[in-house]
Amino acid sequence: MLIKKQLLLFFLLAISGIAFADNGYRLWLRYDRINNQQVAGKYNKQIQQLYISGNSATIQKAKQEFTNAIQGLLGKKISIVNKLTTDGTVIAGTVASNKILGALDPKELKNASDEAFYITTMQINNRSCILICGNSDIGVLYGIFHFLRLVNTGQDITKLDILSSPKIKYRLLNHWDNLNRTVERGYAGASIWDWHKLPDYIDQRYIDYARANASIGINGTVLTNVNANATILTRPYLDKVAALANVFRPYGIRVFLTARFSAPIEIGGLKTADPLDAAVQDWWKQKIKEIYSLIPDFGGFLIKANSEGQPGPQDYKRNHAQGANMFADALAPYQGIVLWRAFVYSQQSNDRFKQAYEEFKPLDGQFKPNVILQVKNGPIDFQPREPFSPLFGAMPHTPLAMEFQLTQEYLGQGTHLVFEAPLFKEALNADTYEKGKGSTVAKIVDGTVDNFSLTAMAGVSNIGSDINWTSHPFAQANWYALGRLAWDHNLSSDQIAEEWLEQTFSNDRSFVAVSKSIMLRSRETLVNYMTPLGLAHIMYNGHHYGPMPWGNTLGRPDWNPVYYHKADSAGIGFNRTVTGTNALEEYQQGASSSWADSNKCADEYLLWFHHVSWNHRMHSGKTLWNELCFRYNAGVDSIRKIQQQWNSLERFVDAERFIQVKQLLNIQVKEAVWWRNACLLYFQTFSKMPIPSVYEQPDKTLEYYKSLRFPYAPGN
Ligand code: GCV
Repeated sequence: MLIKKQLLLFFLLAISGIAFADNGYRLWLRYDRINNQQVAGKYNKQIQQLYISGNSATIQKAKQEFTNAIQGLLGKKISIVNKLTTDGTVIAGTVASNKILGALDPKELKNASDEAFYITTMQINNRSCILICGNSDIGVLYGIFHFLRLVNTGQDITKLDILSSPKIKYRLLNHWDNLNRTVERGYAGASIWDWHKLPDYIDQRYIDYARANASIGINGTVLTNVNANATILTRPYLDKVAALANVFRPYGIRVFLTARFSAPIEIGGLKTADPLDAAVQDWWKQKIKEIYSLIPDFGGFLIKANSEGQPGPQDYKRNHAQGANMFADALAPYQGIVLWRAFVYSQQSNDRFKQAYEEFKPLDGQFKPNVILQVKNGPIDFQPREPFSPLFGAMPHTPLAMEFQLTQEYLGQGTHLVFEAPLFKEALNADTYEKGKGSTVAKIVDGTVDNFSLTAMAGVSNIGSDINWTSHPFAQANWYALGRLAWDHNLSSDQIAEEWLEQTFSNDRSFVAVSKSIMLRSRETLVNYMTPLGLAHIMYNGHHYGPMPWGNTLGRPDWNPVYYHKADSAGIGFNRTVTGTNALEEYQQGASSSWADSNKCADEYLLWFHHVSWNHRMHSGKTLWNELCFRYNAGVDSIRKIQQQWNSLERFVDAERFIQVKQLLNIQVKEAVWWRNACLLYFQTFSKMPIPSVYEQPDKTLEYYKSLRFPYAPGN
């Protein structure tokens, strides 16, 4: 009897499409069978055979992906044909490769980028067809992935007319992966690059990594940490890099490396790395020649110089432009580019916020055309909320790349569910006023404001060797969001969340509604329980795990949390107005005016720009102290609500991932309470005001929270 019941349960679960276990390895490319018979029935008629032209490795991959996907989604083996014989033919290729597509020759596609694609439906010889036309083979692959996304998310494919072209040219992941396989700020296991076994051993993961990236339009990967190791530039390692490049090439992904500025000394035997020294210049020229002889489509270098102890041109009294241009000259003959990072904060400034602007603004216009300055979204360092970096509105003669951080160094690391698309969108939608109203960060980055064709967006990778790639199942969504936004920054967080959920978990409307709402609220929830009202950088020193607003023991003032919040008996916050460090001056007036007056400044940014009294009247009518208590508690309430909501979704999710997320949310709730209690107790020592009795009171003392130590927190 019991066995019968179990069989029945198995059968019911099987037909309802809920798998017993899903380890998350397949990411958003699961291609599980479509359960909805009506939808599957329609697709079965509309997708009967694939007529794909071209023989390149990329076209082979497109074919393979399509057949695998349709096999999974519809449970049928799709036939590959070379002429149009029936309804439901999907015709794919470039205009040049196929007569039918050649006759179509859509004008808009012609004017779009090499990577663009066009998808349309039409009757040809009385047959209904779906046409996927790329400007290049990689455009065809992108078109195939887009079409599969439509099917995977249950869209109507009867009448399609989609022209899609990436808004950004270089859409990159930046791995902070070390050669010993540790990952700086990595929370998902070891580096996926198994340098020891390369070049002879090609892990299946490399292929699946490339597929996943291509499916969201990522076309470049920086394999190594910006805190660079010159060994990667030695021949044995370049052979390993070349092996990876060979795997990625068919998927349209180029490899980039980080270049250690002092490599000519460390591996070249020179006495100097001075960028104006002829021998140094020649060394880099030879090295770059060697790289291109092994990797003809090598993308170029990402360079962190004179920042956090990394060597750079300033060591030789040269400036960033002189340093970057040396690499640019050597890369130019091969169409390689230099991504030069603007993340600098030496001790000269009276405000770390101002440092990047102070060093780079005077160099605007001095970089060679193949240099792009890579700027973090905010002026400090990937905080839960930052105003946009003032550099975005200040460098009209220099192309600027956007650097986001997917790995959650300051956002709860490996255990917190935080969907970052709203953070990315907030930065991209901010108005720099560089050329008047509407000069959004997105339009600076995509080159439209200053007319640049060299454009880039990068995400610091959150990928590791964990079976599901990103440790937290929902962290996959941040990788996904980066790719989708780099392709089209006009996509909404809502759309990205929805399509990711549908592909990664389930199409069920009730599931999607609740889980999407969880995702869309998650970032604000975290801001509230960690750093509300414009607080920043109050995480633990070094590993940045957990709260440490009291931190004041490190040698440099700007390494200490107290530097950032400046709480005292008079109030809290960093005065960056004219009466303070005047960092606001680095913005165009249109952008800074909304922040300049503490009575008008949006609550979200208040403490970024003002030191205000504990009794300061907030927009809500509450005093600052009461608002702070309210926000910290709102954050905790919200994550508890999210926890409950997730628990209500059990029937829609496979057991493995359901339990993973459930356990992680339990940790997140605990940590949110920890953040709230530790911060309020600490700030209370200055405000001297009670936490209003309507709120849960801390159950531990400040001394207890101060005594916590995490010497082995990951990613450090
Ligand atoms: C790779 C922050 C991180 C560092 C990181 C640095 C950077 O300071 O804590 O780990 O170094 O940013 O972006 O270069």
